[in-house]
Amino acid sequence: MYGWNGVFLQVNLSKNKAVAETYNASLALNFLGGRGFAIKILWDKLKPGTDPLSPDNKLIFAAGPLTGFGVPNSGKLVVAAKSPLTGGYGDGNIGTYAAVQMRKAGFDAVIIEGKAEVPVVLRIKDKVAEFVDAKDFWGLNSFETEAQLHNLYGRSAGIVSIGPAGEHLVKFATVVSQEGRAGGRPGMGAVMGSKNLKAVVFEGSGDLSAADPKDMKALGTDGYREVLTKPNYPFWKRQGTMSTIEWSQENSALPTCNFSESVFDKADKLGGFAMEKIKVANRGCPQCNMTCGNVVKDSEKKDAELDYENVVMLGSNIGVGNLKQAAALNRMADELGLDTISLGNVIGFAIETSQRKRILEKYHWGKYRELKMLVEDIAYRRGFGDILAEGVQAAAAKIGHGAADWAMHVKGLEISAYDCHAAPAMALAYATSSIGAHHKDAWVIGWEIQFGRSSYSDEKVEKVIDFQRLRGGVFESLVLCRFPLVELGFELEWYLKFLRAATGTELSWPALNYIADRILSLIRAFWIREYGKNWTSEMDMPPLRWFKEPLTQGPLKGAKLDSEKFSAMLQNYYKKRGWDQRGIPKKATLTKLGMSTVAKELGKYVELS
Ligand code: PTT
Ligand code: SF4
Repeated sequence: MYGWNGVFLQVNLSKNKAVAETYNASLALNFLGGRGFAIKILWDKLKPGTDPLSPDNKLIFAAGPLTGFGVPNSGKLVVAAKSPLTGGYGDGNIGTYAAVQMRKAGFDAVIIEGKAEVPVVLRIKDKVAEFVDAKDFWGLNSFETEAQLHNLYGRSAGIVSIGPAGEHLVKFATVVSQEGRAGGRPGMGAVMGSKNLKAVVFEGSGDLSAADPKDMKALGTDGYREVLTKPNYPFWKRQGTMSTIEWSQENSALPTCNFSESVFDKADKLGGFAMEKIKVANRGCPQCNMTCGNVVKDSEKKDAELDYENVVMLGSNIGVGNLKQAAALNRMADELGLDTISLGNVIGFAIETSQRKRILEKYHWGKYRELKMLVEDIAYRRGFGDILAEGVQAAAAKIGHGAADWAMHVKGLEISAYDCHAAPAMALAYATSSIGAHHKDAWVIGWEIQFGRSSYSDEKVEKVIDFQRLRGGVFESLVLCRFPLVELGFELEWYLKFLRAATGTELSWPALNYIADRILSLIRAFWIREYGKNWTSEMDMPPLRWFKEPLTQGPLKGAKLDSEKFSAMLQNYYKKRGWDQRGIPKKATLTKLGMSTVAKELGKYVELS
């Protein structure tokens, strides 16, 4: 095989054992890599009903066929497992040298099961795996861990680690790398912690083999050059994703005070232009010349890396209108290994619950010192932090007294930073995303705002599906950053050329879309198998707040979603996907996607149409 290494590393931490396993070309051609590999492995090998925090869960690091080649934005890695936060499929996408080093060490994926008796660091150096005692690392934050491991193994080692949140099994703990890349929103860091695995170090010295190495090299050079010519490139380097704050404010989509409003009176203090005034550097993922991580000095005088989601969720959504303070909370999240989006949600929820006097604890919008302590309490599961560490859905269930009405999530995963009181298509994207309420599969709100917000049209459903195919299916499985395409208009044709040169295979967009549908339907089958008879289409409904409580401020005052129209839109979505009225893939759909064996297996858990 060209492009793909054709080898997975299977690691059992209970047995201190690591075995390389080859896989065949049909797996690569049917599932591509990254998310595609992860779901195929979980579907085939994870026993249904497995406790996500038990040794039996499988933590998967998976790359794609272009990872590690010198082509734009190919330095990312998917981290996946059954999620402890949602009970369904969970993954994240992290930019890290670990991706490049894993591929150069000869592996396309590393699959980790079992639980080490004492904390360990897994070191993978070319074909050899070593289990290193990590008692000196346990308790360190992710920055300290990575720095010490670099001292031991050198600057070029690729490292992913967890902080105290992962060790304490916080259900939205992430995996962290390079002081500011974080991935695995639905608790991938907790899965790592449950295995007593503090870090994975990758060191590779091999060469990746391309079908046409000369073409690969030339295409890479041309591709990077092309990125630099794009008109939006200079502004992107200045602000990265941060300019979205002004855009969301202008368009009434900026989550404010636990998604109760969609405009924030201090938005200009948090936005891209405010950030530029305190910016000290750009940072980014490997293999990328767009480096969009904005490094600023935070209110504690430390370096913190800012993106749109981070600043909104730990800014306007919790009433913090001071960018340096929002930055400091973000740095804490990175050090502790907490997902910023879920963190901003649970804090917003806690403040609102306190203000509504449903709990005795006192929390206030925008009170930095108080909220800083709460962040630590969550990471170390102290006091009320222990309840919030379970995620907003579980916290609301525990508190009762109607708290579920302001718990912002879908299927247990907290909502990303786009308010949907007036964005039905974006609400559908959250509702049907592969991992719960995350925006990566279908960031449709940009298009929706341009073409009309109020409708629940057929065109909107088609658009969500198109976005999900391209981003959630193809980009997550090739494991490529989508920003060159989305933000700069780097043309899709480039990717077909890269794939041809790397793998020797001619793939067309229709063929890739077909693979994407297979991957997304298998993910859906995984969720249904886990939930069995408890699965209902209610699980695909966005939070009640967007239907029940209209906006009271801003240009869209009075806006809210219409539940009847939304339900009809959801049914239309199911129909177009070939799923039944419950949102379960039909037998014929799975068969058409080459997965009749999946239909057979799924039929053991629910009746298929
Ligand atoms: C992603 C989610 C996002 S999406 C952001 S900001 W964004 C938050 N970042 C966090 C962070 O930082 N620290 C932290 N402790 N928690 C965080 N949680 C949030 O995680 C990220 C970029 C960004 S910045 C985005 S949109 C794009 N996302 C991509 C994607 O999902 N797929 C893909 N093929 N390409 C993408 N490119 C962009 O990557 P998750 P990163 Mg991230 C500090 O991890 O779980 O996928 O959730 O990985 O390397 O930091 O790059 O405005
Ligand atoms: Fe990473 Fe940003 Fe580059 Fe994408 S554009 S690869 S997120 S640095």
